[in-house]
Amino acid sequence: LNQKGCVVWITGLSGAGKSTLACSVGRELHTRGKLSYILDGDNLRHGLNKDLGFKAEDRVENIRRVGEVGKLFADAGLICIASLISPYRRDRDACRSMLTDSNFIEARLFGDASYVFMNIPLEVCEKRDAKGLYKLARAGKIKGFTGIDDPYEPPMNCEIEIQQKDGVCPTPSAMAGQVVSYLEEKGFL
Ligand code: GGZ
Repeated sequence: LNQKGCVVWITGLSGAGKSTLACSVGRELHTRGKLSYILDGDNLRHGLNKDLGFKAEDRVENIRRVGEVGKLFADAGLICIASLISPYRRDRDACRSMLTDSNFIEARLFGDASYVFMNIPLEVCEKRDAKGLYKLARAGKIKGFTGIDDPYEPPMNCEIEIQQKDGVCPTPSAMAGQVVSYLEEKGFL
């Protein structure tokens, strides 16, 4: 396997399109014959992280575990795509140093310095409300929902920022293109 591993960490609000982007990047990498693996917060909460809820300490542990697993995948030479709300800056930074401080220098998160920040406004995510969670959160039926009554701390200087242009969100393949170009530029593809 001639592939340098890394972790692409996608952060943003619920409904921003993190999982959609992750799938789109995964498909593009597959067509290029590159091994990748998606670690999706929502999916992992059914298995590896099923013991965790959404209290601050649980989110911290959720992100720590995914960071550790991402590191293993990257060490194995895969491009690992992690898509989690990961609302707290400190936890994202901890994941980054987990990788950069390791011996596996190739296995680097794109920092904070190095996140893909899905910068989609709360209003847009809330309007989509694909799972009706925002509605429940507004009604007080879900407590501690990110963006409503739990904080989201945006990255200070992420490598990749996905945002709306003239009020229009980019298509999944345009978003994936942004990530793939970055991977090419950094020698991962
Ligand atoms: C945020 C919540 C909550 C609360 C349930 N806050 O958009 P979704 O529905 O499909 O994905 C969200 C998912 C968030 O899991 P993560 O592991 O990415 O979160 S974190 O990184 O903060 O640990 C959302 C759903 O779970 N969900 N309750 N209170 N999102």
